[in-house]
Amino acid sequence: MTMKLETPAQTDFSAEVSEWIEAFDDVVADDWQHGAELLETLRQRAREAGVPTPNEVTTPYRNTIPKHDEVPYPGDRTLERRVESLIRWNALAMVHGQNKKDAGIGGHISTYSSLATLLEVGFNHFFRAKYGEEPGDFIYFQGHASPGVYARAYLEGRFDDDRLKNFRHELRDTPGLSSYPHPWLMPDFWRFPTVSMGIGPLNAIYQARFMRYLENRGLIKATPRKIWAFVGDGETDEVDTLGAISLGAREKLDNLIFVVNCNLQRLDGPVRGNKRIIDELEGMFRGAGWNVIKVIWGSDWDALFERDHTGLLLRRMEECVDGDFQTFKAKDGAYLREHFFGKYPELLALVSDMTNEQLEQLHRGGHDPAKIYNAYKRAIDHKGGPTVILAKTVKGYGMGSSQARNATHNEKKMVDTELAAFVKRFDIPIPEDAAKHGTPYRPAQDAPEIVYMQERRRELGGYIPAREVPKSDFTAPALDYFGEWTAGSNNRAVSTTMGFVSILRHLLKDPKIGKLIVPIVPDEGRTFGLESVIRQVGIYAAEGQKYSPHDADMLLYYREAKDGQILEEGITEAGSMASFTAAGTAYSNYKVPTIPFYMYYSMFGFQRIGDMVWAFADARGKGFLMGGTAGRTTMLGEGLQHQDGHSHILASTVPTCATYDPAFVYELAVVIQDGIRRMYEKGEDIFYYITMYNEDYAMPAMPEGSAEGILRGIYKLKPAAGEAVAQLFGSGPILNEALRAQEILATKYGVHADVWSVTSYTELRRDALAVERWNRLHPADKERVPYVVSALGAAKGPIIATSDYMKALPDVLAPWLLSRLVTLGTDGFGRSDNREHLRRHFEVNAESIVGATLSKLAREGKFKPKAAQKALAELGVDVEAGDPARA
Ligand SMILES: Cc1ncc(C[n+]2csc(CCOP(=O)(O)OP(=O)(O)O)c2C)c(N)n1
Ligand SMILES: [Mg+2]
Repeated sequence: MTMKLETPAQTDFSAEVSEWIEAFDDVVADDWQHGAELLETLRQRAREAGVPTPNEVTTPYRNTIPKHDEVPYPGDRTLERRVESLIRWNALAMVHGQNKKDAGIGGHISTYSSLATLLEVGFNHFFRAKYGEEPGDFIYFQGHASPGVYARAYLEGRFDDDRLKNFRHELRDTPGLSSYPHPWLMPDFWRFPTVSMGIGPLNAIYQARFMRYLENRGLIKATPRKIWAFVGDGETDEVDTLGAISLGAREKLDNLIFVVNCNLQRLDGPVRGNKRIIDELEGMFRGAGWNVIKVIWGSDWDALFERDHTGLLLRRMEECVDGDFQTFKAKDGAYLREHFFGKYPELLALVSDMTNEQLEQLHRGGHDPAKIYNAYKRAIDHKGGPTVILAKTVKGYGMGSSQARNATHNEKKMVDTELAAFVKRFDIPIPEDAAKHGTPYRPAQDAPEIVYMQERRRELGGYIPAREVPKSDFTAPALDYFGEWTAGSNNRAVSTTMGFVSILRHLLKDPKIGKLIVPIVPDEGRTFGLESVIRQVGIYAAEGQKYSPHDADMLLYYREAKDGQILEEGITEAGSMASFTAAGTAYSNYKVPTIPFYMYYSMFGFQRIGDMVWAFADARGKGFLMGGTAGRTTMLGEGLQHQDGHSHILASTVPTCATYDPAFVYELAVVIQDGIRRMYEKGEDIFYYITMYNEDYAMPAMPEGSAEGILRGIYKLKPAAGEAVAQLFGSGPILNEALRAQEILATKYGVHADVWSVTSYTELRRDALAVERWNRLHPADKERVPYVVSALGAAKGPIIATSDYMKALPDVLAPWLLSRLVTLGTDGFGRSDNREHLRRHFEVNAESIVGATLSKLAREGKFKPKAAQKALAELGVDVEAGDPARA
């Protein structure tokens, strides 16, 4: 039951309209939802009658929740204000103190100063740390607001002074707090890396969807858990932020709440100086089907609205653009009176009894706990879809002369007088001198405000943020579990992709770990031959399959199911990576060790969504990235934009990413087996990037004793028939070219060479670097030997290393192989053609390997130079062809 509106917004209605309005008011006063239904029915009726109905994408520039619909604030406003002031001070002190001590160390205060109340209402009343034994709400914090989150944890007694004082000084005896949310650096605290703009909101959407997936598949209990994402208004310019919002509505994610901190500013200046960002976002979210709640004005404006019978107040607001609103907050009350209210005599009269100070104090909605509380409450009660709260705030709120200034984002230091003023304004009991130095202040744990905040958190199940990793009793399948794949293909020509799909099917059927496997694919399932998997485990569809698929009578029909296991994401590598992130961190977030396998075009992996992969690593994500149709010459036909010759190089930049380029299915099986063991049984915080190819050839059986070499990066696959004078390295399908070269060298030129399979240049390099470092730091000890050097042992002669990747990949071993190393690779843009032509063009075919071997031997005086030159001609190598690296 809500109150009946007292005054119609406009008074000049005709008698007929007034009657309608009155009838409507009666309905709304009884039940506002009934009012909404009535309106919807009326619209429907109008459409039937051919009457055009207005499309309401944006609503008037005022709060969505009218005052008469608000519930009273349940908290102790005085104590909460006190807590918030203390947090504000400590956040400021932390950043300011560090910069005073260590100029240039940086940090941000103006973001938090705008966000403080939005967070505090959440911390005091909404953010649950637990639902019984189940994990609580997940909060994606605006990365730049981390000082405020730390300052609260400090008041809660979770950090001591030293850690706070060492903010941004992580390499000290007492390591300080990390600049932003980094689970890698603070694994007990942060869960979600958010500071690269756009990644947080995108991941939050897919997190909410993954939570439903786990529920619908019976892997976790359904709880009222919410995913809250705090997003900057400037951050919404990132395509990642808004690019997936339609998924939220489509999947009815009422477990998802976005709070956009509309402080109207970003780093350089206004987000939309000439427009209103709130209107723009309202239209986008509403259009995408979200529940939109605007929190624009604070309670102190309500009285003005009530007294304004002209409608001019709203009109004046709608005349202003964000640039104006920013200026009003950067200037003082007199300015507001003259330039905002002053435009209309009626408005000037409206505020004639208010002082300039009072005008200056008129709050925006995002600084008013009562307005925020009501918005949050509506959001958590909302059913059937996600909610976005557009909260209007002031950047640099309370920061004296830097408030709402364009440069406020980069404000690290306030001048001494401002610090003293801040302490005075917020009543922080520290001496002026301590204030100037940014001294933190924490009342005793029995101070009423601390008791209150602790009590609130106890009530809500504990502290947030916090990250936990439960003890695991996971047992990985042993290698013989993969016997079918280590045995070889019995001369049948298959690809490593096909091999992978059959391994995946086997894993999915496993009674113990099958349910934990999460296959993810961005509309490339057929490319990878996943049809049988689709039939086997189904595609996840929150609402099941409401239609009868046209291929229902076929064995491998397109099966969607509520408990489907495959995440078929459609054409979104970013969305798929977000799903991979949710699944790859579920071992901690949901205490369910799901094992994601994300299969995609390798070209559209690291180079397209590399920043998300970096965040995944930061989040200690686990799982398998499966780069399909890999290799610049193995993936034929598709040409320049598809042919990947560098993803392994990009993958090597991520410290926790183990990368492999297997040639044979048994190598793949060994890597996957060990990967599951290391990540889920041993608990290592690593993940895998494995390339798979679409070239068919017979898969040999796994050679005895090769497992260690496969995992460490190299093993001898096929020794020379005679005494070897050269060594051929090959990876992926190019290994077959090395084998063919071995044959040609022996039969045509009497040159014997060993062939090695290099499964990972990156792993070999990491090992060699670690060994070298140890040697450097222990000059008095016996030198250790890198694995690649000991694996090669006494193998003689030049090393011709060939891969379907850029030469830079094998070159990473140059420091240890020195002048022996000759690399052949696929530098340059791809082309459309068949493999034969592509490999000839890029000089990675067997003939080029033979030529390179003879050429190198000739330079070393071990083969006649003229004979080498002749051989090149015989082999069909065009020695005057343009360099493919520049073609
Ligand atoms: C991908 C990315 N680009 C640029 C930045 C640098 N950056 C940090 S904060 C910021 C402005 C943020 O503005 P907004 O999202 O409005 O947040 P506010 O601080 O105003 O709350 C920028 C550009 C970043 N962190 N991530
Ligand atoms: Mg902003």
